[in-house]
Amino acid sequence: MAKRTITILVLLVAMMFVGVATLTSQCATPSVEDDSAGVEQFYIDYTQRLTPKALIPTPLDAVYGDGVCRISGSARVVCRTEELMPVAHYLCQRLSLDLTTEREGAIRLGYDPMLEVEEYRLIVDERGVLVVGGGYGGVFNGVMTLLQMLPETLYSGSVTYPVELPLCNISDRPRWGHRGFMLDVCRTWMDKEAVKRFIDLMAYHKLNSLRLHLTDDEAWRIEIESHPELAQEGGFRGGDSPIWPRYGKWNERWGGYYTKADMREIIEYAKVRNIEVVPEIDLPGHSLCIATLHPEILCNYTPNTSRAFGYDVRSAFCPSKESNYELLADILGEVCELFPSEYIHIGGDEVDMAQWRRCPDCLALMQKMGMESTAELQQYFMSRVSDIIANYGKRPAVWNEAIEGGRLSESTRVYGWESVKECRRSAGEGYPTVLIPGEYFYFDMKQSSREPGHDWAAIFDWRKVYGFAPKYVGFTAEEEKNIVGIEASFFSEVYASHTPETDDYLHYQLFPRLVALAEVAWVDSDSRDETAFYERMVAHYDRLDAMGVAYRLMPPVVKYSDGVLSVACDDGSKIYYSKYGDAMPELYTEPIKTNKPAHYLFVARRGEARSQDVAVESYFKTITPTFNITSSMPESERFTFDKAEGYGRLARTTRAGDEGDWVMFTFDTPVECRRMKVATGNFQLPRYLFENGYVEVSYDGVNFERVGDLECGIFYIEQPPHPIKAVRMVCTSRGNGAEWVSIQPPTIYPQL
Ligand code: TNX
Repeated sequence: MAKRTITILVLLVAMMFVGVATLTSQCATPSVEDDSAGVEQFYIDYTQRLTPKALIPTPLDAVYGDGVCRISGSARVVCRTEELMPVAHYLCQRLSLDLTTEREGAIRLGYDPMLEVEEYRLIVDERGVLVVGGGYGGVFNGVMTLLQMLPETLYSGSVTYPVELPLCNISDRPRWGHRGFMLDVCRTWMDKEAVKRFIDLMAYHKLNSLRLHLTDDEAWRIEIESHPELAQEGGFRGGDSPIWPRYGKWNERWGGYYTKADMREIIEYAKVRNIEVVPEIDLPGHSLCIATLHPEILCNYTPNTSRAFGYDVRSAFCPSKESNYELLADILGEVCELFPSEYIHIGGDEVDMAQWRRCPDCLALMQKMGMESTAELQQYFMSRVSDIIANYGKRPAVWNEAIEGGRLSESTRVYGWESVKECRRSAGEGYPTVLIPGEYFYFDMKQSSREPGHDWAAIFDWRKVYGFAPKYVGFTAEEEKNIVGIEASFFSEVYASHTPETDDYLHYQLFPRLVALAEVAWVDSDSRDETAFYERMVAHYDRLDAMGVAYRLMPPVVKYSDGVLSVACDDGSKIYYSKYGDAMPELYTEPIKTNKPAHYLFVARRGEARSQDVAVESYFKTITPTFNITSSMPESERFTFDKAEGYGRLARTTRAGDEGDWVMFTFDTPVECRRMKVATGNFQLPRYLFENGYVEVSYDGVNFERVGDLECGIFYIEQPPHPIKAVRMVCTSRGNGAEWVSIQPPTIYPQL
C-alpha cells in the first residue's frame, strides 16, 4: 500500500520535472519553495546551471535541467521506511544532516516497486531531491550517485553548506548483480579498520560483493570457537609461532585474525553499504597453515623434511580421511552461522595432487570408487564439503579447477580465475560463473614491467580492465547467459614485502584499476571509448584525492631532442625531478637543457597519488658482466647456478638456508657501476629467500666489508666507491618455510 503511494508520487514528480525543464528559461529570479520546511532547507535557483562532474560508473540515463537546487545545512533527510533506515542514517552521517520521518524534507528516500532491486531513480527538482530504488541496494546506489553530484570534499568528511545540485532526472541500474572484489588478508594481514576503509572505497564505486580470502598456506584469519588454535596460532607467523614467516620480513610474531564479533561488525558495516561479505575457506589445497597445527589432516606417508629444516611442506587435506570431514563440519558449521551470505567459497584451486598419488589411503579410495584421476578425488572432496554447507542452507562457490573432476552440484557457483578460456568453459558447462580472469582482473599484477607485482597472468593498467567485455573475449550468447558478474582480486604476497601498515601499496595496485572495473561491471554496454573514459576518470581523481586514495597516475611522457629534456602529463598533476647526485627532488616547471638526460628521474604527483618513476630509456640500461656463483649450499640439478649466471633466469639450491649459509657472486673482472641489486628469492615473490641476512662486498676478492642487510631477500648496493670483484649474501635465519633458496642474477646499472 505504502509502496504504491510512493510510486504514484514518483510518477507525479517525474512529470513535474519535465514541466520544470520547460519552465526554467522563463524564470529569471530565484524561486523559493513556500512550505516552511522547504524555505529553510533548499530552493531552486533558475539563473544558475550546473553540469555535474563525471559520474562513475556512468548512469544509464541522465537528463539535466536548467537551474540548481541549493540545499542548506538545515536540510533534512526524509525516510519513512524502516528497512531503509540504515542508508538514511548513512547519508545523514556523510552529509551531517538530520533525519526525519515527517513528510517534508529536502532529500527523500523511498522504494519504488516498479524498479529492480538495485535499480534507482534520482530526481532533483523544485520539491528537492528524491531517491527511489527497487530495493535497499537501489536506494543505496542512488545515494552513491547523489554523493558524486555534491562537492568532493564530502569524501574527506567536510561539507560546506549551502551545496548545489543540478536539476536532473537519472534512471540507472547495473549490468550485473555481482560486482565483486576479493581481498587476500592471509599473505598480508589487514585489520578490521583497514577492511572497513576498503569497504567504503568499494561502496563509492557501487561494487557489492567483498570476498575475504580468510585461509591460506600462510595464515588462518577467522576465529573458530570449537578450534580456537586455528586463529590464535594460525593468525600469526614468524618469531615463536609454529607458522613459518613466509612472505614478509618479520622475525617477530606478526599477524592477526578477526574474532567473530569483529566479523559481525564488518558484515554489518558492509551490509549498510550494499555489500555482501562472502567468506572463503580455501580447501583442500592452500592448507599448510591448518596442516601445521593439525598434521593429522595430511595424507598417510612420511614427508621428507630434510630439505626444509624439519618443516612439513605438505599442504592438502587428505580426501580419504573421514575425520577430516568431521573437522570441516565443525569449522564450516561456524562459518555458515557467522556469514549471512548465500554462498560460502570453499576453494578448490592449485591442489598439489602429487600428495594424494603418494597416499595409500587415497589410492585405495580411488580404486574403491572407480576413480581414474585425482581430479575426480578432488570432485569427491568438494562434493562432501558442499554437502556439509548444504546442511546450513548454503551454496558452494569454487575456483575453476574444481569442475575438472566431474559435475559438481547444481547449486555451485564457479569463479573463473586461470584464464578467460576457463571462464568460458565454466559458463559453457552451465555453471553460474563469476569472471575473475587473472589477465584482466588480478590487481596484484604489475602495471608496467618496472613496477612491483606479479606478472604470471599479464602486465596491465586500467586500460585493459576498461577494455573488458565478454563479447570481446569470445563469449557466445549462450555462455554469456551464465555470467553472474565480474570480480577483481588482490592477492597480497607482494604487499607483505612493502609496508602493510599503510594503504599506499594496496591503493597503488587497486586504483584506478578498480574504477575501471566498477564502470565495466555496471554499464550495460559493450561499447568502449578509452579516451572519453580517461577524461572522466581524471575528473574522478578529485574524488579519489578527497578519499585519501594513493592511486597510480599514468606515467608522464619524457622526450629528449636537441639537447632539451621535456616531460609532460595529461592529468593536471605536478611533475618532480631528481637530478643524479642531488638529494632533494624539485618541481619541474620548464624543459631542461642538458647533455646528460639520463641524469634526470621524473615522477608525477597529486594528492596522495603518484606515477611510476620515468626517465629516458638509457637511465634504465643494465649491463651483464660475466660472473660465477658459489655457495655453501649445493646447487639444484635442474636449476643449476649457470642459469642465473646467464642472466634472466633463477638458480636454486637443494635446501633452505641455515644460519651462516652464503651465496657469492664473483665477477671475472671487477665491475664499475652506480648501483647493483643482489637478491635471493623469486623474481616477483619474496619467497625461497634468506629470511634474514646481510651483504658483504669485496673489491679485491679477498677482503670483504659488510654493506647492509637484506630486506625481503634483496639489497641495493649504491654508489660503490670501487669496482666490485665479489658480493656475498649471508643468511642469518634458519629455513624459509620451503625446500630451497632461489638465487637471482644481479641487476647492474652502469655509471651515467
Ligand atoms: C594464484 S588465484 C593463486 C593465489 C596466488 C595468486 C597470485 C588462486 C586461486 N590461486 O594463491 O596468490 O595466484 O596472483
